[in-house]
Amino acid sequence: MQKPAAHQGVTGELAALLSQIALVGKLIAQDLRRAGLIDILGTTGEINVQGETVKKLDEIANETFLKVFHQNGLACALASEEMEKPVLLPENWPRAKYMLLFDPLDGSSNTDCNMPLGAIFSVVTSGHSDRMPTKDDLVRKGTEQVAAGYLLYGSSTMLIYTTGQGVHGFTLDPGIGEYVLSHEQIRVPTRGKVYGVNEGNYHKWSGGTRKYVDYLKVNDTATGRPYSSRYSGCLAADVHRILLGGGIYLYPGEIEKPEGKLRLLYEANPLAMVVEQAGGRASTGAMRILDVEAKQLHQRVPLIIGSAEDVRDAEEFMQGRRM
Ligand code: AFP
Repeated sequence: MQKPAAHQGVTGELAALLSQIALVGKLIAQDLRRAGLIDILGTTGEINVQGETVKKLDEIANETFLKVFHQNGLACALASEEMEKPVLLPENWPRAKYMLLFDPLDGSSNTDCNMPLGAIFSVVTSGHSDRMPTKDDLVRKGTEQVAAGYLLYGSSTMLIYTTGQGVHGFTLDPGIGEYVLSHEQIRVPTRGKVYGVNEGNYHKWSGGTRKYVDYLKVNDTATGRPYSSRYSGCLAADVHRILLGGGIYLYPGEIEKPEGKLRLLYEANPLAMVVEQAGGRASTGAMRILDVEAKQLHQRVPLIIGSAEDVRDAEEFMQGRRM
């Protein structure tokens, strides 16, 4: 893990923080491997701040992030998709200048059926050297992230991250219990042949979004259509497929819900940083994700992300510049 970090001027503290996220990945992956055997599937009976049913594994994954980062002293504030309010850690400040925002278990509807899961994270600096950060200091524009990435619990466990100088992927080798650099300097192809979207929402979308998705299905070998549809219900897994093979993922806004479903700070910003660093594009359909003004911790945003040319096509349809 030192190799790309050392190459790219990543400080020891940031490298340490990333390896602690890798540790979270090991701990959660260990639980997931035995999930059907140790009574950690199903729901807790609670509803989270997002209005969603809390799965037992959501809670376990959130607690794992909190425990690891409470003990390691590397962050002075933690914000999670699962918690209404952030956890501020004055005992770590000013020694720890980083703040961590995370979706501890992405795709949690996949828990009970042995489908892929993930975790998504974003790292920002506290921004003030003269005072402890407040809740509002966590609400930052995507361009201010110093690192971002995701853990993917699929057929292998992987950590993908960027510190703003390219994207690297590590695969957990269960034989030695260590991550090995398996994907150095990932580049997303400029165009792909795959689209991922929850098409059950088709009739809720704007005309532009519907026309774009219809366009992807037209049989036209000259432009490489029809595209194949791939959607797992786990954003990290769907974006990972596109990061490696190209294509487009959409969770668009809807007529009655223009802000869409995904969270800006825990999902859209970190994945936008990763995909842009790999040469791709991430947009709301109207503007670059990383330039969206962050106003609230749990703010939602439409997300169109993937190969640069595919995302540009989608923007043209959504903005009515193409019919
Ligand atoms: P959470 O499990 O963190 O709530 O994430 C699920 C998710 O935000 C994302 O991973 C999926 O792509 C998307 O929601 C799936 O949503 P639909 O069930 O509406 O397709």
